[in-house]
Amino acid sequence: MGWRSLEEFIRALEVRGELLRVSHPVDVRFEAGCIADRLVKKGGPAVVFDQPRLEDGRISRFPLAMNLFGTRERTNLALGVDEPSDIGEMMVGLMKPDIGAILKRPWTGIHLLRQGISMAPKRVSRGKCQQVSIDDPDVTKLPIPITWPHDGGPFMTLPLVVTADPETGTHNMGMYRSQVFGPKEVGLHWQKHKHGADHADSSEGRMPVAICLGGPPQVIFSSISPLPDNLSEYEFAGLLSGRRLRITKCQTNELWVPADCDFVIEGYTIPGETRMEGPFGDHFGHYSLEDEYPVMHVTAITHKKDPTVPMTIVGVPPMEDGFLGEAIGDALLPVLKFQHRDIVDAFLPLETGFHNLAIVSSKQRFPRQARKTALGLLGAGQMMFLKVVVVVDENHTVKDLDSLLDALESRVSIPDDLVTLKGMVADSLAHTSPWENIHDKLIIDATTPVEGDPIENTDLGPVSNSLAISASAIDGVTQARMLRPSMMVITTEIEGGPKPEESMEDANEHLASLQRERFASIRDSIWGLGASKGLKWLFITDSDADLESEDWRRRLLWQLFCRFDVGRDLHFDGAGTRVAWDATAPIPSEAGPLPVRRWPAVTLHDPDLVQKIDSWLSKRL
Ligand SMILES: Cc1cc2nc3c(=O)[nH]c(=O)nc-3n(C[C@H](O)[C@H](O)[C@H](O)COP(=O)(O)O)c2cc1C
Ligand SMILES: [Mn+2]
Repeated sequence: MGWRSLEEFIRALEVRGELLRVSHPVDVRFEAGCIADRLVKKGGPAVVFDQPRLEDGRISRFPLAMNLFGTRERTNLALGVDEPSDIGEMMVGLMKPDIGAILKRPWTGIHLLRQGISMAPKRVSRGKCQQVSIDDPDVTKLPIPITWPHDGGPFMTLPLVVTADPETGTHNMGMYRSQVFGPKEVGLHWQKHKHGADHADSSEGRMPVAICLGGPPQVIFSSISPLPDNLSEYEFAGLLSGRRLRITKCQTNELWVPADCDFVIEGYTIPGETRMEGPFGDHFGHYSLEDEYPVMHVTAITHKKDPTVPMTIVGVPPMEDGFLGEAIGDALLPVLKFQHRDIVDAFLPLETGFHNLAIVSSKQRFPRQARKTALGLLGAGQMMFLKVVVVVDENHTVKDLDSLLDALESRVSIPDDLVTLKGMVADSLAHTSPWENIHDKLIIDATTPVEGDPIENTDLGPVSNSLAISASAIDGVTQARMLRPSMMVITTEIEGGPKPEESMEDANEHLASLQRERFASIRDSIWGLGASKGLKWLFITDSDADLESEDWRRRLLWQLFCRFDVGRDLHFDGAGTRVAWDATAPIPSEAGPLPVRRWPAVTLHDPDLVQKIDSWLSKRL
């Protein structure tokens, strides 16, 4: 059976020695988030700040917990499973009851029935989340971190945002970060494609909203899971816990919220009312661009007796949300496979922020089946956000980066196997996309052609080992490294390009075109080297990736996918047999070939703060 409350989970972490309790005051402004970030990067424990210090210097009455799910093991513990795939297997079990077998041996169906029953939420009259009701509610009194230096303010980063379909009343609970604008005003960052936005778009009058904080970990997990249609987050939370989710009615509106949450912030939105939200250091390791989002007006705040406020920090991976995301991937894969029979396995690496890359192994009974698999996947729920899908052979280990490089090396013919899809749906967070919510997608077919397929993998001839050395000598190249005989990555520092620590807001056509010329000249110099005739893949990125550093692979994966746009940044040589992949940060430009919107800074802490925290942590851990 699952956790009944957040408190119970935190206590279990403490018993296991996986909790750091900090009893001295810690600033919610930068300090708490930086500690959580350093902890997750070290694979360290969860942390509870008993005395979070608010921006005005007062100590909050409520403790702040961070990094609760910051390792794979803790995420599994939160979910109460050995492997997240157990969850998906259970869901598939419910989706395909073998009626014939159940009729023969009725008792085998009993556990299905029990699981089915556990899915319906249960209404209770007074939830624990309403034990205390705050007079004159003021959100600024909660310990809500400001995680990054350029953030537009404090953000609730693990909020469970509850809305109801104005017509059917069906409830939705999604995690959409919520910016604190003032004591009674909160920004709701539900992106266009999400259920909360759907409810708001179809609502004519004031729409009730509740933001829940804390609660049993299964409820938190449910709110971020991209569930199959017709399965609600409340039902899924029940399924995860093995018991019906208790829900209770809000005090100032008609919504029903999980009764065992730590806090409920109640309120409403007014149709058409928006306010500039952000910037916010986001999942992709960059600040997400400011934009207009709805405002929630707060009408009540209630909480349980001894509540804790859980929050997270997102930014350059690996971060806590990466572990949650990986668990979601593993948990929902069985369901995806059940719905898409030609998918064998799939993996979305956390380093690429999930939505920028999927590696998918596919059945291949007939020519080009793998491409059909990729297209099907791109139409499945939030998979619509994917930017690059690499399809690989059935026996390929999707989680192994070396196997991926092997497949790109030996099973891709550049002229035949790169399929681009123009003008598709993009994640609102995709800062690289030329237009908001729209980008091109890339399917790379790295499978072995089946019999009857006319594609032959052309061998372009051997690449000399000395290529990296000659490439390093080219003007503008900082480092060069061969990843495979036909695959090289170089780093460069192009003059005038965006610096990691600063965003570039305005288009500068002159500098942008100079930058494009500099890039082209480096690329062409490399392609001009005699030894590079067989160089199928040339990856070019900024020199803030150090190709000699210990974790260069993770860093490279992040840069190659989070600074690259399919439509703008793939360049083919004259013969079409070699490709250059531009993952350098571009200068904003409207003229294009394709536009570059504002280019956001990378999420970076103040180096002095990092040093201070590292030295303190080295004594505590
Ligand atoms: C820490 C964290 C923060 C998130 N913030 C947002 C956000 O601000 N806006 C958004 O649209 N989705 C955000 N998401 C993703 C959604 O929670 C996720 O897509 C969820 O499935 C949406 O639910 P829905 O399909 O019911 O809309 C976040 C996820 C996590 C783990
Ligand atoms: Mn939903």
